[in-house]
Amino acid sequence: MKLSASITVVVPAMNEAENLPHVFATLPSWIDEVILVDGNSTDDTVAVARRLRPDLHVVTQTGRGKGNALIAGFAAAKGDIIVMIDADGSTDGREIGLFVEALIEGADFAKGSRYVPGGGSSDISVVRSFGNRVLTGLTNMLYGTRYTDLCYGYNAFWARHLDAMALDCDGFEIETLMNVRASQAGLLIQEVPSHEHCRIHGESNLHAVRDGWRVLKTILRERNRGLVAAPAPSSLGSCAIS
Ligand SMILES: Nc1nc2c(ncn2[C@@H]2O[C@H](COP(=O)(O)OP(=O)(O)O)[C@@H](O)[C@H]2O)c(=O)[nH]1
Ligand SMILES: [Mg+2]
Repeated sequence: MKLSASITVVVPAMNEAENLPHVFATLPSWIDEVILVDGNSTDDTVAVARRLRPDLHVVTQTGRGKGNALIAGFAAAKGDIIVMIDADGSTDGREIGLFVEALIEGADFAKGSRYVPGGGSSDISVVRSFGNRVLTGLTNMLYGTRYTDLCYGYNAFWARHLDAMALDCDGFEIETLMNVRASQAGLLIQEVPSHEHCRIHGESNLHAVRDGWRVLKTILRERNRGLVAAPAPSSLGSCAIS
């Protein structure tokens, strides 16, 4: 794929040494930069990652949580386009082309969804799926969006929109914050179908109740942030790319 825009992939990783060989093997050859944000891993995450990709840029996060990690990775990114994927094997790098295509064709923010035709999940539990559905519905109600999948970690956006999102959170509420702020900033949001695979090794760091509560607080708090809630005619609920 020949692109006029440069692409940075940001990968938050905490103790994912066993999964990284699989994840990095799925990354397209036309990626310009890969940033791994290490969450003070106690396994070989950084050594394995460097061995797999000698050109890797490793960022060590200063705080705690996936949100803190991603924000540090975004700040270090040099690409025009930033793609965020997980390090546990659940997000497939071979889908990056779909996200980039949506951005090149005009979207500001390409948001992965497991709930549009072509998407799906082998990883999400019934409880998490239910919680996500409720939180997605609440977000759509409060912000006038038409999202189908609020809490999903596979997204891509033009780096120039980072200032508009002004991200400032620590935990798994990061995707919610991005989705709400992207909409509030009037960005053109395009959902992209994505299939979430099972984490290969290890266990999820997410706790449904604790992190669901953080997401809920984020959704409610953002309403009082002082931004004018722009209607979001551009927030498409279905995918234009197949
Ligand atoms: N750097 C960093 N990465 C994290 C942290 N928490 C989670 N991650 C990474 O974020 C991704 C998603 O986390 P995971 O535990 O699989 O949550 P789930 O996919 O929501 O079940 C994985 O690549 C994790 O290694 C953290 O505190 N710091
Ligand atoms: Mg996971």
